[in-house]
Amino acid sequence: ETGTGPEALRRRALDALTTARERTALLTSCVEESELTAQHSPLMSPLVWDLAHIGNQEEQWLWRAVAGREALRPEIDSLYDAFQHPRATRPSLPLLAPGEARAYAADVRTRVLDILASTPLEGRPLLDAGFAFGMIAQHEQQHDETMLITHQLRKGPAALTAPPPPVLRSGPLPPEVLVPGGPFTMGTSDEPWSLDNERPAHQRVVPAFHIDTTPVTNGAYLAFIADGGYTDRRWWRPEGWAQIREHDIGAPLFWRRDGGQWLRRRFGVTEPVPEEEPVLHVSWYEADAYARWAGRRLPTEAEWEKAARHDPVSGRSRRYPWGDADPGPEHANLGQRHLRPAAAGSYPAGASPLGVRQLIGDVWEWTASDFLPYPGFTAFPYKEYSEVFFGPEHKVLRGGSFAVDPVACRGTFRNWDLPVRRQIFSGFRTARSAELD
Ligand code: AVJ
Ligand code: FE
Repeated sequence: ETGTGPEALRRRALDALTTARERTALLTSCVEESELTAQHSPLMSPLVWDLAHIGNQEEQWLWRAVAGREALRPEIDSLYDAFQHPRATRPSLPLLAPGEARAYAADVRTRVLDILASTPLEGRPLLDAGFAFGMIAQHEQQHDETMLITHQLRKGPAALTAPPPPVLRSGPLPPEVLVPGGPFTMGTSDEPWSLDNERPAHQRVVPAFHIDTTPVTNGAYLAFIADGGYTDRRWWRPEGWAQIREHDIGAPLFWRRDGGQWLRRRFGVTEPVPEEEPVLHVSWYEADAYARWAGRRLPTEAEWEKAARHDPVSGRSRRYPWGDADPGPEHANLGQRHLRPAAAGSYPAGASPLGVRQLIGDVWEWTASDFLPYPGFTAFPYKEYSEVFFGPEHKVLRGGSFAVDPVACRGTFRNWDLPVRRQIFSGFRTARSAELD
């Protein structure tokens, strides 16, 4: 939707909140109630925790902080504080039962829609352009992605289905694209719903580099496996080598070898590994080792963003690889419309001006970079969103996956995780510096 007037902003906020809640409802209604309270993996919360946490964050930010109202259920705040209870311990907390959690989230939402209708969307930083409403819609969508990861880890037959991504391909593609050296604008100071870690806009000088036209495919990754990539210490960071040896890892998560064939489990369905698809469920260490084996490296976060946003004609950084328009189904595989990435080379309409494909959607892309603040960063509206995670222990992922809603995806959007993580919807592409030519 277009327009920046108060009614257009209200409509956009309402639409973002409604879209998020429909997805939350789907993810929490497609399994038996007993599965909502079960621990599907010690890596994840029970689904019912995410459900009530979504409502609790909405209550804290929109009912209390924006509207200045009293806490509805102060006694439950600590249960749903992510910093007080590690995920593995959440199943044993006295959580709201599924019906109570649903009713709580719905009650908060009813109140919040009244606030949205009656509050001016300006005059306070939290309200400007409807920021707090956009932040809460993004928060719910992020937990919806988390719940989708829980669904992927869950055992048993499929609970979710979706059509495969469309075949949108054109001609053969060059394997890599040269991005010329020079400065570009990284981050944003004017994207209304951008989160604190994306801010502020600043200049970065990025020397010329080559970057893969598409994410690395399963087929290419199979060659790394077949070449003994997991048993050759040369390719691995010491911590990555320790992880694969300790846990006997020899392939991406959810892969299994059956005779001569590699199979993988996707949302309750086992299938042969599709060679054309971007590789998924690899750790940063696996991505880093593959790149070294290939004689390449992971792109830095600045390289990734320059490839995604820099328009070499105007010199301007744009919102997305294809320009400033919000993502449509022709641009990128986003929003859980499909339950898998599209074949590498898909989405020609989403290509960057230099021809880099699938930077947005399909798979989160590991970058070489640590999660660090931009120069001039200020935590807003709370330190626990980004600031407490800055440092060398978290690596940055970019671009979003098929499980990310457009509201939580931009050329500037930054995700981060530990380098050992593999249950997330993570893939990668590789790069090389141009001065080595
Ligand atoms: C930005 C995806 C790393 O899920 O831990 C959700 C998002 N922050 N609730 C996460 C988030 C608070 C966050 N990530
Ligand atoms: Fe959260």
